[in-house]
Amino acid sequence: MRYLIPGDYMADPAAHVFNGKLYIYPSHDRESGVSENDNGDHFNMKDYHVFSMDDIEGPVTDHGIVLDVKDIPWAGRQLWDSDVACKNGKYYMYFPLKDKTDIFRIGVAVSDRPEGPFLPQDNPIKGSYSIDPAVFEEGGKYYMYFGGLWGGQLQRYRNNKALESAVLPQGGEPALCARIARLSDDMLEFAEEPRDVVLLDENGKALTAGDSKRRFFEASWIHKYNGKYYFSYSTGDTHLLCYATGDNPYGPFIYQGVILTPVVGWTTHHAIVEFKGKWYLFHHDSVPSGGKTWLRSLKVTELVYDDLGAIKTIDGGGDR
Ligand code: FUB
Repeated sequence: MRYLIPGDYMADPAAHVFNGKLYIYPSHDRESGVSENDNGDHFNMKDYHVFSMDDIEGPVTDHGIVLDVKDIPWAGRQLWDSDVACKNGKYYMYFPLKDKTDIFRIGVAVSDRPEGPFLPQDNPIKGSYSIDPAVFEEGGKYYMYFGGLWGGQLQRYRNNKALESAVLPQGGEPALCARIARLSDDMLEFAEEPRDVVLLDENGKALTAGDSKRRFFEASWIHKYNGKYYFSYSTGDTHLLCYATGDNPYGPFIYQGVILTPVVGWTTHHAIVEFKGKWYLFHHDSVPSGGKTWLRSLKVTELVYDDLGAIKTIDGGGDR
């Protein structure tokens, strides 16, 4: 495993290959002095950098600040995990940010280049909520996965409508799901109502809220390997990166196993990407900051499948 950007704190990597280069779109952690709580107020990030690499072993280029919260017209606070998609030579950055009423929405910013800078739209995506957008393209269609519990506010919604107050299902009740929505042709809005990304156990039963080592918490990612769709995510308070496989982008997905055991730090987050014939896991931990969970550092390691397409579990190095 290699730390990618030793000089600064970066987390929540999205990674994509554009024009033969590997681009990393992380959150930019900083010491803001906000104390730690279950709402994640201590993740008080205010800008994004973009990084690129010609080779996985080679130097990492920092393209500088590409979007700043002060330039986003609808901004309240907290720029969390972003992702970038390319369509017809334009690059679309999707980012979660609390609006002026402290509700997370998902915004879009546009650039002509993968390394930015990105120009934000005046308003967030209509009907968007919660955090952690991840965009997947297939056959010219683009799908956004999103959602996150606790500070990510997903428990405040059912059927895409805000509840009067948050309700977290308990015990044997079905767990809350990540959401998926196809994007409009101009990439700036949802083209449909978001749907649940249903995760099933080996018997075809939906994972329950009490199944905290397997149920979805946050940090959606999706990739395709040997014709199968791999939906991967964090289990949050049990600190695992897990995956489930399905036959199409909407799922349902059947739980398969753990990709990464707990790291040092509370959050775990990742991207999986193929680059020059090998597969890689980008993720973060809090080792360099001495365990401060809001000051995370980016890492990369090779990801290996067995002959049946199962991902070999990687040791995150945490002691939970
Ligand atoms: O970085 C803030 C939040 O922490 C992300 O949005 C989550 O996925 C978790 O990594």
